Amino acid sequence: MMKLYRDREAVFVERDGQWLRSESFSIDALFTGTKIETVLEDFSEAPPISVPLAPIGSQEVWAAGVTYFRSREARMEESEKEADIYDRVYDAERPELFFKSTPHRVVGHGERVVIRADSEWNVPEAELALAINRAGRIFGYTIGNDMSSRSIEGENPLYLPQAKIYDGSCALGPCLYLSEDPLPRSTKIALRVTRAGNVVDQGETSLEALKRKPEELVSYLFREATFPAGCYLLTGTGIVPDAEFTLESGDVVTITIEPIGTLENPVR
Ligand code: DO4
Ligand code: MG
Repeated sequence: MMKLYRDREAVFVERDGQWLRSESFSIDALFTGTKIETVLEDFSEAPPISVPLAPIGSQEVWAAGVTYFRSREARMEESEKEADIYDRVYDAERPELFFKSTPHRVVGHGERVVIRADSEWNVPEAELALAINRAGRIFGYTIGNDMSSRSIEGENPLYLPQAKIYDGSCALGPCLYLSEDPLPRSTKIALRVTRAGNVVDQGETSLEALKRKPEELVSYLFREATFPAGCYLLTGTGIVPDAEFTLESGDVVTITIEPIGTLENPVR
């Protein structure tokens, strides 16, 4: 089991409780096909990382939508006029895939995720993120928060990019969990939102409720599109807060997916 972290100076590897560090290795190398085992001899022993940044280099971040029944329900609820498009995409052969973020809009563990100033209904979306190399192979996983404006998306589905893509709208981390094996379908995804120390929303789902196979999402993403530096793909949310809930500045969003870890972000 290996977890990869990054800070401003170096890449860190946590392997069976032991920490290693390299200033010359880059996350991009993994996404372009380098196997971590072949470069570990260039790493030296180190203390654990203290402030990890998002485990991203030059990757685009994409996302899948309406891949859980709960997301289909929520989308139909928020978009009264166009409710049937969500129903149709849930059942369609082709999944909904959308562009989510460039690296500079991504924040890491502990950094602030953002609510748009022009949006009144906002939620976090707790999602498993696939790390995909340039050849289209899934080689690892991280935790994603697909911050979303439900009011903007609900007003008109053509506003999706504005509901989804803005500075601080995507959190990834705390690490890149390296695994050639798929995560078990029993893997749980848990979301908690706290306000002034009190839990104001929480939910849980598991990969059992994910309607589409990760490989199926990746194969659609790589149709007619190349990713020279690989990419991340968020696999959709299965946890949607009740309609009365909206995030507020000062809230803290905590997402846990074991064995990856916990991604926690204050909201601004
Ligand atoms: O259709 C809009 C996006 C839905 C989404 O982000 C999700 O299901 O996770
Ligand atoms: Mg989402």
